[in-house]
Amino acid sequence: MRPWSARKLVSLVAALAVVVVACGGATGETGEQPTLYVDLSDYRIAPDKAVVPPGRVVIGIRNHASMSHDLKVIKTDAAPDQLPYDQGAAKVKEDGKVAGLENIPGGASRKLVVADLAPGRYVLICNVAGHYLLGMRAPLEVK
Ligand SMILES: [Cu+2]
Repeated sequence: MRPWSARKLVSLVAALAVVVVACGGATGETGEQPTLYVDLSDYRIAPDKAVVPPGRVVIGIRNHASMSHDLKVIKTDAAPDQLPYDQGAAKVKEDGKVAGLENIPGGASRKLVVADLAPGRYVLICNVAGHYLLGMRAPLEVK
């Protein structure tokens, strides 16, 4: 009898395929570790750092809520609660937006890569209608 039956080989290959898929899902597309983690909830944006160095910034976004939220990076010297606002749309006007992801589903994690983040002051917001005024804004400094 051969040490490896075809049947054993098939189940081994299947097991390896599962491991590869699991690893791909856990580390994301690039496998690059985030420089900054941002936690989203109803209705809060919580970065794990107040200051990040300029250059390539990988933001690991985790939406802990059950509803979808956005994460947008706005370059501005305005205070987080003083961004230009469109009352009719119930949204921030997004002047100075440098990066963002919309409609991150509840429970999902996403990676947002900003190729070259310039030094300065930023505000992280969710711009789903109404969410900014409910408190979804947080300052971030790049220096
Ligand atoms: Cu939101």
